[in-house]
Amino acid sequence: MWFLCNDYVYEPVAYSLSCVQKASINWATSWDELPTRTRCRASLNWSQSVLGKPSSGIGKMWTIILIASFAVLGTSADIGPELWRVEAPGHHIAVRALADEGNVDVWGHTPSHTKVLVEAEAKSRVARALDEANLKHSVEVPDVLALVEEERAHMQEKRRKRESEQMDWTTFHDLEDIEGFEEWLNFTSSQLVQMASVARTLEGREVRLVRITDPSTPGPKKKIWIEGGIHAREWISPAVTTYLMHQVAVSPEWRDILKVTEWYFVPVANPDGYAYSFSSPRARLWRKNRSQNGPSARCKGVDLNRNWNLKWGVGASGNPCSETFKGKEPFSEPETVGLGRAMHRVRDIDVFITFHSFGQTVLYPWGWTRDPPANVKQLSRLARKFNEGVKAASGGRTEYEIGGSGPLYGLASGASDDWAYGALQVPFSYTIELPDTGSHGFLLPESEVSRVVVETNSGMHCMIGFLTNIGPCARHGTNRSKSVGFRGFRG
Ligand code: 0X9
Ligand code: ZN
Repeated sequence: MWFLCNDYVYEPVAYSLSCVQKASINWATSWDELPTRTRCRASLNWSQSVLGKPSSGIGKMWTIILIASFAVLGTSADIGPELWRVEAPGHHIAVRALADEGNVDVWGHTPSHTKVLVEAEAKSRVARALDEANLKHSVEVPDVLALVEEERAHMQEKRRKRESEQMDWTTFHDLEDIEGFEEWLNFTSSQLVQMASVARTLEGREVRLVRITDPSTPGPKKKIWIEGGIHAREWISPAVTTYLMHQVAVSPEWRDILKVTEWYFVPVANPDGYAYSFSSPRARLWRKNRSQNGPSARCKGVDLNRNWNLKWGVGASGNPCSETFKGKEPFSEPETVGLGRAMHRVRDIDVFITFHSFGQTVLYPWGWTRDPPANVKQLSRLARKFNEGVKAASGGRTEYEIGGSGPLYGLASGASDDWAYGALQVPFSYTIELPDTGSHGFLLPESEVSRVVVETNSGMHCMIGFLTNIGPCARHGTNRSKSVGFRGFRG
């Protein structure tokens, strides 16, 4: 019997580095030939960078603008989006048409109803279309922007109280924090951790890959690829990915498994979208990347999880204004090209997991058809191990539903899980839709972050322990996550 404990004491560390040596990325046929990023950065005057941080200023400015505009216009409910409940499944032709036209953003659905976000200016149009289709609908959350504002206020409060350059899992972190943390981990665990940049986005950001392996133990090893943050607004996904990455690198609980595994983490697969979702309350629910599809600002972006080249186009939209716009061709986006190429080069990946939210489901292929994949039994068995680990850590309170993407979520092609499974022949490929089951949806309260990361880590431990025959799934501790300092590493 062993326990997954998270009660290690991490001393916040501050480093001051004096050189910058950014290797240009030159793709090679194996990881060993990849130029890894050696990161040396001049030390920062952190208090200055916090005080002068543009986003906090912008945050304040936004609050003022919002308060001022509410005073003039009434509540944010008058000008902001509403969450509606429509009494029809997500694949109903009228719901699908509204989503494809970009009139609604589907948040989730069950066999009986669909929850959709409706922008203020689309309300009457959507109501008319639903009435014409004889579909009952009601307003579930009248003021979604108020929830966003609440979250923002909470984050700002946390930020004020937090030690400078500190990573924790009790709040959501912006891209700069995440990148600073990656660099700190790379620096402090340099024996195990390497970094590379696999793509440069339209806005000039890197899509980063963090590899963790123990070079002192011989191969062959199971290769595990973890993708986070492909959908911008699903903030719990990078939180889970960074937590898992940290645990794999430093926790004694993972040590035996690490001897026989090789990990590839992409904490933020969509950095432009993620950064944008932190930029204003209005942008909080952004899903896609920030591709410029045409003149309209509202119709920017490609859904990176519809852009991979496997049965591209099925159950995805050709309309740039839709939340599920598939792009003008498969692999039209630098993020998907870079990630796909890196996965190709790493070769023989055994497990691919992409973390999303929300739904509390473990989905296996296919998304483009409802037919089951060839090794459905094995896929389902390994998914049950994940669930076992989650249940153990949560004392049975959290459970995941397991099934095929197509049957559970409706047909959607061009997703990374299908591509990994179908094009790369990764035998165990999953989308894990993290909590919750819909009460907060994408706006998961920060108070839940710690619980979710610990439970997910336990699920992963159980799953990979089973795959590698290392550890039985046992009772896991339910301790809260701890924070780490990464002074000097934030850009
Ligand atoms: O629709 C998606 O991309 C994922 N759901 S989400 O609400 N996070 O957007 C599910 C993807 C499941 N996989 C496939 N359809 N292949
Ligand atoms: Zn998603």
